[in-house]
Amino acid sequence: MPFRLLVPLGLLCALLPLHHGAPGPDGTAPDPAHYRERVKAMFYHAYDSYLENAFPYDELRPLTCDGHDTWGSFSLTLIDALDTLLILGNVSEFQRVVEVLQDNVDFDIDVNASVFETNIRDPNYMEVSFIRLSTLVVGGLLSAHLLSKKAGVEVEAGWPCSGPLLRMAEEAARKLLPAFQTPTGMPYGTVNLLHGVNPGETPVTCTAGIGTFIVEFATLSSLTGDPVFEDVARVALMRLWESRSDIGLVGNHIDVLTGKWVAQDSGIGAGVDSYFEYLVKGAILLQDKKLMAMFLEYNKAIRNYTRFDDWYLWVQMYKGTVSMPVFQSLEAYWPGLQSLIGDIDNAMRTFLNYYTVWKQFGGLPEFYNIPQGYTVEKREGYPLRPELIESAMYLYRATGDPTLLELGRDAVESIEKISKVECGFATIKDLRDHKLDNRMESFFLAETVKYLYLLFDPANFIHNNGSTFDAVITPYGECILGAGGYIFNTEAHPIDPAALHCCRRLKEEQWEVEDLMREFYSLKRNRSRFQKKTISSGPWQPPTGPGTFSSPKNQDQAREKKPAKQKIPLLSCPSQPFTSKLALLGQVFLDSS
Ligand code: DMJ
Repeated sequence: MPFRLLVPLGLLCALLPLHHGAPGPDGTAPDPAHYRERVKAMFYHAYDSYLENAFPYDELRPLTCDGHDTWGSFSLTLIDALDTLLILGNVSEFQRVVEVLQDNVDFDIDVNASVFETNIRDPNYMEVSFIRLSTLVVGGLLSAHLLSKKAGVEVEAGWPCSGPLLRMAEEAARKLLPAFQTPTGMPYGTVNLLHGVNPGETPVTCTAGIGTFIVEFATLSSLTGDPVFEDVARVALMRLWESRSDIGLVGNHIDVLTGKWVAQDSGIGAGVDSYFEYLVKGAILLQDKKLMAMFLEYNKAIRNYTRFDDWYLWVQMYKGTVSMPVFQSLEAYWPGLQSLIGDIDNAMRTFLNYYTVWKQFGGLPEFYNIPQGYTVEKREGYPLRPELIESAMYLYRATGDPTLLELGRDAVESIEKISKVECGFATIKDLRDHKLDNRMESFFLAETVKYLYLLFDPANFIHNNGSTFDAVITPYGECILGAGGYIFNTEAHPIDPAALHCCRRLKEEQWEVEDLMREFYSLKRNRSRFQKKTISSGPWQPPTGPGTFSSPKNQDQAREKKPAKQKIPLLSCPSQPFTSKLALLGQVFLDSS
């Protein structure tokens, strides 16, 4: 039955207090210049407070004006906010922060990325899986590395195929590799940065925790020349693809040791979301038709089984029967993703559905029961997530429809009104009474503010359509960078696809030269060995010096080593009672909840 008949949404909206954003100065469309300044002011209100009250902790606690570590201590908010600084035009602060990070961030710490105890215990926060170390820290560092020249940072010879931030990103990513050593190739959801996978670690990982690596890992492989990152990400993607049901859907959580689905609810939101996002973005970034074909197949099944009146519900992955008629705030990325594949009409219709929810509450509640037209118990909060604004940004680029600016205006007005406090912006604990929580998640500065600014700033360098570019002379040749087409990772860190091409090409050319030389020297060596009947001492080293490829030594080792399989014993796994209706990012909603 169409939800239009079930939900008198219009009536509901009339009865409930609607939030109306302030009109633009002319009374009609919001004025982009005005809102750009407002968004900038929001950013600095929160950023300055983080530096003053919370740094070097991971996150700001806006109600108590202090900081707390949510991960270990990576000064997470600083890494996450770095490229927003450049998008806002603040090159000097970008340069300063790059230095701070180089001097202060250490990944050799005994911390489980990212079983953040408080997150797990507190039902208002979902468990953050270790994909966020990849998308946030690795993605943030990669993006900052690629943008550093534009930000006036003095880059080393060899950039963008080498550089300190790239090395940091690589170091962090290597810490994640042990998690992929499973019989299926699908990673565990948690890894200890010092010791690898903990014995007794649960083998149950959410779908997004398996399928959200290709953007960062393929970028790393292309820039460093070490294929191991892209390889593990691709294997994990393939295993998920092979695990889809007969009707073409994936579930929410899977056992990475057995490949069995343990939470079989299928939808586009929490626990699954960025898997679909990365199929599309990976396809575009790598010009990979196979990834796009996978997404398009999923897209068909998602439309067939989960879409009702341009809403997306949760269904049982094998039968297609509706299990939860709920819209989650995290799902609001979907219209943006649809716009990336050119499906603007569907994207707009779904966006408008979601926008009605925003108008109803002045924010998006974590869960919204579609037939009832209201929030779901214990899921009434709005932690200042970016997803709906992200979709508005993409759709505005595609359509220029002023409705999208109106959402931007409503977001600025609403966030300032209900979430702004003296020391930053606080998570809305409950959209019904605007109670606040003492947390400002790092994605507020990394994503929410960034997408808002980009929505109102059509001339931003990020929106470059190829009309300008930077020609970069590297020791290995010329590269054209910054021509646009940036791919945002799931934490809104932009990646310049041209850099991947640049380094891949250069490295491939270099490898060919090295291979030829290797062959030449080994022929020579064999000949002399044959002639002199002596045994050569030590392995051949490629020559270094001007005119040759002076890559970091792991470059060459990586090609020689070719992912030396680490021997990690198969871990015993506690069985988890999944008598659940739905498991989201590790948090299980029981039938009774
Ligand atoms: C972000 O951390 C990432 O975008 C993630 O993939 C899901 N959404 C959160 C913010 O809401």
